Amino acid sequence: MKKALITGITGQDGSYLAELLLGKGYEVHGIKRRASLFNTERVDHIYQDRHEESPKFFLHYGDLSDSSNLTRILKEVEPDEVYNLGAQSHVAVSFEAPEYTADVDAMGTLRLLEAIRFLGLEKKTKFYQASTSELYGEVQEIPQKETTPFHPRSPYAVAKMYAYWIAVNYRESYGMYACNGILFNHESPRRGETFVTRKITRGLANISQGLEKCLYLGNMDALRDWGHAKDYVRMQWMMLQQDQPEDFVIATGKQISVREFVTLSAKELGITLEFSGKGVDEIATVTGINGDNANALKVGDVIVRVDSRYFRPAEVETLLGDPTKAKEKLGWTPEITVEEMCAEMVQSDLAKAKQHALLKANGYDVSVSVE
Ligand code: NDP
Ligand code: GDR
Repeated sequence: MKKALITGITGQDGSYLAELLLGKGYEVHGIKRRASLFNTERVDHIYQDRHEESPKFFLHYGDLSDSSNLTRILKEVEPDEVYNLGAQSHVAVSFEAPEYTADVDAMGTLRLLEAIRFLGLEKKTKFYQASTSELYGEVQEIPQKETTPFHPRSPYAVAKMYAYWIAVNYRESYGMYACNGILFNHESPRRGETFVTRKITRGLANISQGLEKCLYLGNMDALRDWGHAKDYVRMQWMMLQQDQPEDFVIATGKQISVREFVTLSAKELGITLEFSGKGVDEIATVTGINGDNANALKVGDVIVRVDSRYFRPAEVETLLGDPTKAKEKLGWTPEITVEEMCAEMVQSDLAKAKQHALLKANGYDVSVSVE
């Protein structure tokens, strides 16, 4: 039985990857951070009590900022595969906490690789590094592929660039099976609530049920190549099943804007929107309501506005990936379209919003967190 260790198991990708690997018969170990509240919501459904017979799923307390902790866990588990998904993964937050982001995203990767080497596991343990399309930043070529030069535009991207190269360096220096998945944005109903897609699907669902009044966004013109996390974790596993370690771009090859994602999400709720104004003055007004999912709204309501608080000091305006290498070498193709993904996210957030609204209507004191 193969053993895998996943950092970032409590995150979006970690949870889908853990499901995938358990389904393939792996023993799965994950590192979770200590938090003042439970932070395992995304993996609670696959949690196995250690007292059950032959458990296959284990969580260890740890942190990418703590090398002694990483070394101890690696020694205990001796994994066949390590998936380094743990990170301070929010680009905008990285401008607020650049040093912490560098410590976890860049140095954390080094700590893991060095611990593998220190323990003499470098010939046994395969290593996957969660690299990112943010490396391309100020894009030098359209679409972006494995050979496109990098130009990172945030402390997050700069930290991830270190992580990318240190993984390559350990491959070249010590013959480690280490590889980078250069993943373009991927989303799901499990996406963190402050990334733009989830912020939109959750915000509009809440507005449709009268739980919020207006959604405030930043750059509506940003273009992204959005795929589904389920498709992308499949590729993370595939990358570690080759004879030779290589780096791959994972993307859909299609892009839409933030504004178009708003339109798609609204449509799934039966709401038609008209956008007017420019820059910070842009608004979206309801021009039509179909079905009974948006009873709290009426034609003429302004439900999206721009707030410059969400602009970034340096923006990545456009990203579009070319996944040809992954298709040709690994036979990987994404199965879920952005429209299907958006519909799934909206329906999931709508179900939650309806529950909230029902509780509220029955006198329960429920509040909705917003950023
Ligand atoms: P999430 O933000 O959902 O998850 C990040 C995970 O990292 C969480 O489990 C989080 O723990 C954990 N984490 C954060 N800080 C630390 C730390 N100091 N030590 C240990 N663990 C830590 O990210 P995604 O699942 O979306 O992304 C997975 C990886 O892929 C990340 O590295 C991200 O940068 C990268 N990536 C993501 C893309 C995307 O579009 N989703 C695209 C390209 C790359 P907690 O739950 O406690 O916060
Ligand atoms: P990104 O994702 O920065 O691409 O990083 P995010 O969803 O945060 O932003 C995408 C684009 O939308 C614009 N935007 C807003 N973004 C947020 N979060 N909130 C807003 O209100 C808003 N309004 C407009 C942003 O400016 C940006 O252009 C994600 C993360 O998962 C990274 O970890 C990963 O490496 C990259 O994707 C690929």
